[in-house]
Amino acid sequence: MRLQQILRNASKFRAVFDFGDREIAHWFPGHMAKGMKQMKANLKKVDCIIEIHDARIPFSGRNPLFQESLDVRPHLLILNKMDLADPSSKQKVLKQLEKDGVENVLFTDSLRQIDDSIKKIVPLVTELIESRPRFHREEDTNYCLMVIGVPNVGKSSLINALRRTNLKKGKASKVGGEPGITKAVLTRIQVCERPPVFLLDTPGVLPPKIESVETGMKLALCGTILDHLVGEDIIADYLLYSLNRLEKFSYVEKYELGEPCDDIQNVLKRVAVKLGKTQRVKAITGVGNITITMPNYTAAAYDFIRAFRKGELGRVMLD
Ligand SMILES: Nc1nc2c(ncn2[C@@H]2O[C@H](COP(=O)(O)OP(=O)(O)OP(=O)(O)O)[C@@H](O)[C@H]2O)c(=O)[nH]1
Ligand SMILES: [Mg+2]
Repeated sequence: MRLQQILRNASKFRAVFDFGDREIAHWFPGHMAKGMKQMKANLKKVDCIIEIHDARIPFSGRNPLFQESLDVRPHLLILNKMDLADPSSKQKVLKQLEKDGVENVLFTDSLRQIDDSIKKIVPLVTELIESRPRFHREEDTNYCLMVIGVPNVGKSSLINALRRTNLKKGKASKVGGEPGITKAVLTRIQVCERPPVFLLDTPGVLPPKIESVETGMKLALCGTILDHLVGEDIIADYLLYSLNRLEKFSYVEKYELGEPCDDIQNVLKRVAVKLGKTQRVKAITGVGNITITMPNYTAAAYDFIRAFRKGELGRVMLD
């Protein structure tokens, strides 16, 4: 697309997203407090914490409770789903995290058969653990790590990737496309033989309070909150707003829109037509009842969001 056209379009886009008077308290289910309690109870068996977050939102939505309650061990931050994140932002992210005091950071793609960053995890963790006293665990020759993070960021997938990489073994932890797949702190899963490294998988835990509606919306877009709690329609609209803001216009070609557009109804109409997501509805008119074909906006919104989560609308940095 020509630069001039992009600039012309840019002036048509919303500068800010209107969240209305959305109440986000009900987006966060109650069972998360239980997960946090289980994690704390298991802490004394743990030598190192691996916190996983989504690489598309390296600063938004990391649970501050993790720092407060679980910050007593060496800590490694893994920014996963790097295959969906904009690679050009990596250095900037690292610099900012360093300023915030986060030193040990790796970017991973847990679904890749072989990922060089995943190969680095065991050596890095071993080094971190050995560089400090292990207190009451001094006599234990096994290393035990706890994997924590908000829902659906790939905690279980990372555990499976570590097993694949270090043990050449198959899946041990259940993975799913929705938040809330892992329900409880599991038993120890071995991920490496030499040194013997074990991991505890944990259920995703969202912060009890989200700093802003926008943070909540980013978390929703990345699939960490159940879609229906937030509403597919508003997630789709926030997605469109974000793609335009970041000038990621591949949706235009994918849905044959002709040019970028900031009106979600228009976009969803095109998505529905393109994918054949239409529904027949009865309409009462002056001359009697007729059946008309309408775009199925909810199905289209769902498809638009799913395409984004599969990486089909481009790699983004939402923060
Ligand atoms: N594109 C991409 N998808 C990933 C990656 N890692 C995990 N996923 C997908 O993200 C979804 C969630 O993965 P899980 O491993 O179940 O995430 P989790 O953090 O254990 O989720 P909960 O147990 O629900 O908290 C699944 O659909 C995975 O296939 C990654 O690096 N890249
Ligand atoms: Mg899980």
